[in-house]
Amino acid sequence: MEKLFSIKMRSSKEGIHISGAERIVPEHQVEEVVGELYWRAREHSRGEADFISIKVEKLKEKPVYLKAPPIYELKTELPIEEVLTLLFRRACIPENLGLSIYSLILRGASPSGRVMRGAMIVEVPSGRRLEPDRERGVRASYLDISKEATRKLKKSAGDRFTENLKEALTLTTKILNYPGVLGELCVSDDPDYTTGYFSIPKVGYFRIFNLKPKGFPFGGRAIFVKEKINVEEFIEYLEKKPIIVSEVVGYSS
Ligand code: PML
Ligand code: MG
Ligand code: MG
Ligand code: MG
Repeated sequence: MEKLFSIKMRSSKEGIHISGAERIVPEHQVEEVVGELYWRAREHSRGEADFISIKVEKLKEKPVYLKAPPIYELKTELPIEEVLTLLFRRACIPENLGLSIYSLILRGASPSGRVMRGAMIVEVPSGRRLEPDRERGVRASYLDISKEATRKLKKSAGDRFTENLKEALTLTTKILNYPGVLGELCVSDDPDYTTGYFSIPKVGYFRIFNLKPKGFPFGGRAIFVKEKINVEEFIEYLEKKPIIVSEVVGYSS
């Protein structure tokens, strides 16, 4: 089999993060994808980057191929807290804990009141925060979605497809696939991207429009886990284990 490479890009302007993306591709696509990520960094809507880092690295282990959860678009007149309450219950997360984490994300969850670059890890039911670095959080890495799965996702999501959806689905598929994870809540930190989600292993990715007000600069991710999860191993999995989403189930609206 052809060798696989991880390619990671991050860009910033005057020290402030603008964009980031990563891929896992066979050797013959490396050059092309490096170019794509370069242009993605250059043309980002948040502004022109003055720093772009692109890292190319041969994978040391074979990726795990995973199936994404089904996507359900939630259309409801209910207040957002009520929608979340129903989802938290489905995931066996006490609603008070879930809702307090949601409001923490909206306030800027790091100790200094900024957006965390990575996710917080929240133990259920204690609410204890397990991520070692509360300022940064934990970032899942070494992930991608296959061309075939992307094609299927685009086809089933139709005009509801966005690049953010694709990347979020890939990321949460990795997160949900670790034993002991109960769910993940994500509010975009992009001021104009108001769609977020709550995902539950073996149940689905519940896509929620207007999870925050338009123009709102805060956002973040919380991974809810069972007590007694081995945090070091979980973080090692999130940060290092390569995964590729090779199957998507579909999009229901
Ligand atoms: C979606 O379902 O449209 C993705 C929601 C999360 C986006 C997170 C981000 O890219 O900031
Ligand atoms: Mg998922
Ligand atoms: Mg972001
Ligand atoms: Mg984003």
